[in-house]
Formats: sequence, C-alpha cells, structure tokens
Amino acid sequence: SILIIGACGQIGTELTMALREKYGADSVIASDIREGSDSLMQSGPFELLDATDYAAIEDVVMHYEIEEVYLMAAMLSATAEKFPMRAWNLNMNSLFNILNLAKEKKITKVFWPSSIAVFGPNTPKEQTPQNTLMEPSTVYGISKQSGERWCEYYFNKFGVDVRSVRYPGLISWKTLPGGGTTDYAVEIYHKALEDKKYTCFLAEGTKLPMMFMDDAIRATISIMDADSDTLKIRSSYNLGAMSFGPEEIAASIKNHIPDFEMSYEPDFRQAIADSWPSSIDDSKASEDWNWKPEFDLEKTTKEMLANLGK
Ligand code: VAH
Repeated sequence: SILIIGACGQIGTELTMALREKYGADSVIASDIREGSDSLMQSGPFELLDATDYAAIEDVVMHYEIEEVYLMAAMLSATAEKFPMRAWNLNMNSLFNILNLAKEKKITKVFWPSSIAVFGPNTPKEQTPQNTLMEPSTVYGISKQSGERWCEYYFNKFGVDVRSVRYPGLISWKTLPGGGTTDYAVEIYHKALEDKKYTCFLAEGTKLPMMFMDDAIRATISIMDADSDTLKIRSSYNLGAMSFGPEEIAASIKNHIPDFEMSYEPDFRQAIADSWPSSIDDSKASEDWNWKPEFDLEKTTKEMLANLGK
C-alpha cells in the first residue's frame, strides 16, 4: 500500500485522488495532522498522523503494510519565516522519520518534494541550471536544500530509493494553498470571480517559475514510476513548466473577465520571491524520465476559471 503524509495540503489532496484513481482507494492511505475536505475524507482510508512522530508513522506503516510513502507535509516559505524553529522541526524531522523507515527496510520507496526555494539571491535567475550556486535565504529554502543533501546521502550510503522534484509555484483549484509565497497565483482567480479585483502581495514584474497542479501530479507519478536506474539525480530534479509575473496572470484573466482590476501592495513575501529564480532549466528531468509540461498560462486560466466558477 501507499501512505500519503500531509494528504490534506495543496499537493497532497490532489495526489491522494490521483493515486486512488490509479491504484484503487483502499491501497492509498491518506494521513494528516487534521482532517481534510469532505471529498478527500470520503474517498478512502484516513489516519490522523503527526509527521514528526516516528512511532506513530511506524504503527501506520505496519498496520496497513505500507511499501511507499509520499511525504507532502511541510511548513511553506511565508509561514516558515514567522516560525523558523517550528518549520525546521517539521520539515526536517518528518524527512528523517521517513528516510530512517526506509533505511530499516520497513518501506521500499519514498517521494519527497523539494522546491525552487532551494535557490538563493546569487543563483543565476534565468534558466536556472540543475547544478548551480544555492544559497537559500529563507528558512523553508534552507530546509529544502538540507533535505536534498540528506536524500542523496541516504541513497548513496543506505540504498534508500528516495525520489524528488523541485516544484515551482503551483496553481490549483481543488484546495487552497497554505502559507506559500506563490499563493497569490491561486488567490487571484478566487478574487477575480468573487470581486472582479485583486490586490497582489507581489510587485508587478515579479517573474517566477509556475506550474498547473495537473502537471505537478503527473510529474510526481512519473518520477515514482521511472526505472530506478534511469534516475541519475537523487537530490532533487529541477522541474519547470512556465514563468510569468502577476501582471501576466491579470492579463490572462482579463481575456475572460474584461473588467477585472489588479492592484499591487507588496509585503514581506516580495523579498522571498526576489530571492528565487525567474525560470528553470529542467532538461535533466526531460532526459532521465521524459518530463514534458502540458499546461501554459492560457490553459491554466481557462481551467481555474471554469472549475472555480462552477
Ligand atoms: C511556497 N508554494 O510558496 C511554495 C513553493 C516555490 C514555491 O515552495 O512556499
């Protein structure tokens, strides 16, 4: 069976649905620190689970005969700046718990998400390479960079089959994101439909690597399905789809809601966004496991407005 830790989060919710579709609901155990949406809770087995509690995770793994774990629980970039030590504790100890379960052969395969947040202010901003200077300036980015080092270490030292991608900002409609700097790209669609206006917390021209959730879920399943030998990178793969600033989403929305109005009031999250790349070179993911994105900004806007507008 498969265990998803952090199943109620922005990625976890959709990942759980996709994996239940693929493997059958009863083979996919969802877990989180709190209950999730009705559709998630009614779609298959659920366990309340603290990702930092090794013994509790071990109990669930033994009880359900779990073979694979997707560790989707983390404190994201904006919230992590407010609670650095809680973020470090959650983001790192949850990873150590899963890597150690794999080292003890209690599970056989791990997915762990990294992020473009591993890059810092002096990383090349355009077409950021897979291997480059990485001096993250956020707590979240430091935890993801450190997590990547540990994943590679456990693969090399103990043969742990852990796989990872550096997600860009993710846009989705099924679940609201929690505490990210790229959350503006989700909020804007909700506000466009509710109020026909949005005050953006990032400045015009803040170009960031972004991706529609359907692409992110497909990439996650694809790297987990890949033959182990083809994965040359065991820290985390760059993953890209599109890059744009808030003004480009606003223009794309105006094609559908002509009187939509956008205004800008940058807050503390601007400094976080400014430390990240503008676009990502994900050629290694394409070479090693045939990654190819399908959603551009126009398709994303259509999907978001159609589904939120129902
Ligand atoms: C965040 N959505 O904003 C996450 C992600 C690249 C952004 O890591 O913190």
